Amino acid sequence: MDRTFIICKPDAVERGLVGEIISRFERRNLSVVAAELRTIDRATAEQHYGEHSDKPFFGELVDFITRGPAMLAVIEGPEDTWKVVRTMMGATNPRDAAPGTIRGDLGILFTENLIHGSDGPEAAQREIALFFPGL
Ligand code: IDP
Ligand code: MG
Repeated sequence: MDRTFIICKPDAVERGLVGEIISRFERRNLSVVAAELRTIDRATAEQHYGEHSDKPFFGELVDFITRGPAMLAVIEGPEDTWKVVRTMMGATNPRDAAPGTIRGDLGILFTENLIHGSDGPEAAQREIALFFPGL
């Protein structure tokens, strides 16, 4: 089996959309193999989003992702789980995200786009190790 990492971001928790998001993965026949409601600390957020550290939105992104509890989860499927999850998430900017996707059905703001998903197998491995070191 193949695993990837997701974050239902603080906007999803605040809006009560965690169940909706997780149930989409469950209906797709993917499994939740670990999950924790956690307020991400600043150092971990900066490490997680390190590739964006020189972008103009980095400060806003770290403020947002650390502002309250997020639902962190490891999702398992048969193969290419990261890719299936990314397809279900939709485009980064919810305004461009297709209907039927999480961001396209539930989001409208750019930074507050409800969900993070690893963007490849190496990222999945790195992010699972960062957020669930015991797994
Ligand atoms: P992804 O989440 O679809 O992989 P990334 O490009 O990795 O998108 O960006 C990480 C996160 O940073 C996005 O999910 C979004 O919350 C935020 N973000 C990305 N680009 C912008 C932008 O141009 N303005 C504001 N926020 C952005
Ligand atoms: Mg990304």
